[in-house]
Amino acid sequence: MTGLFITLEGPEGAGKSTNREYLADRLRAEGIDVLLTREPGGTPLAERIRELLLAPSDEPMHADTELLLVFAARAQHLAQVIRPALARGAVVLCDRFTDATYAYQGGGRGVSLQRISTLEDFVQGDLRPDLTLVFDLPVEVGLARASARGRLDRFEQEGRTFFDAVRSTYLKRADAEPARYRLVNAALPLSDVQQSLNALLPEILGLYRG
Ligand code: Z5A
Repeated sequence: MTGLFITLEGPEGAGKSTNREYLADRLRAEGIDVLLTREPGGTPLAERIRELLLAPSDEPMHADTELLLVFAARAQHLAQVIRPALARGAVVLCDRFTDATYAYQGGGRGVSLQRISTLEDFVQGDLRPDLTLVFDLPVEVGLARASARGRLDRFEQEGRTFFDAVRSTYLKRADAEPARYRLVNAALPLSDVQQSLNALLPEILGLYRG
């Protein structure tokens, strides 16, 4: 049996974490085995790599170091958590995955897309998400939500140009492959965002049940 791999993407403060719980509850109510996870992270070792990636530091992290750490965490996460869950037939709901690498390391840091794509093939083989929900919202709205939480992580300390590039990379990727991406207007009040997710449920159930 093969499960369904759904990723949640978008800039900071878009509501991915809030809404992945909501979506998981809706799917579980249908009797489906749901695995909730996140990147970078998802295993004890990958969570340690996450700490390295997010902690502000006096030593600037080279863009290649960042890229390789992201994929190192992903290799571990795939082997320990994602592939076994898909193999047992679960729906995997993952808060960020390789689209975030294209958006943050590609768009934000300016790493070449070819280099990311080479690592994507190396680490993932032919595994790609079946469906990607992009929670989209104006950069200033997301940043205001993120800063309301207090201390900013290493990415959240970046400037406006970085976040504009992140958002526009997500939108370009969604536009280029409409079969895989669904855009969710994350600037709306939470109840409206959740209605958009309800509207996507029949499609998700259809994909899962084939
Ligand atoms: N990163 C990378 O560079 N390369 C990669 O390949 C990967 C990741 C995988 C950590 O990710 C960082 O790793 C990330 C990119 C980088 N950059 N940063 N920072 P993360 O997902 O853990 O970090 P995040 O995007 O900053 O998470 P977040 O700010 O927590 O965003 P969120 O999960 O989308 O939002 P949330 O926690 O659900 O909601 C944020 C707040 O807004 C919270 O107070 C909510 O109650 C509120 N909220 C949510 N929805 C609404 C609505 N609709 N209205 C009003 N308020 C709302």
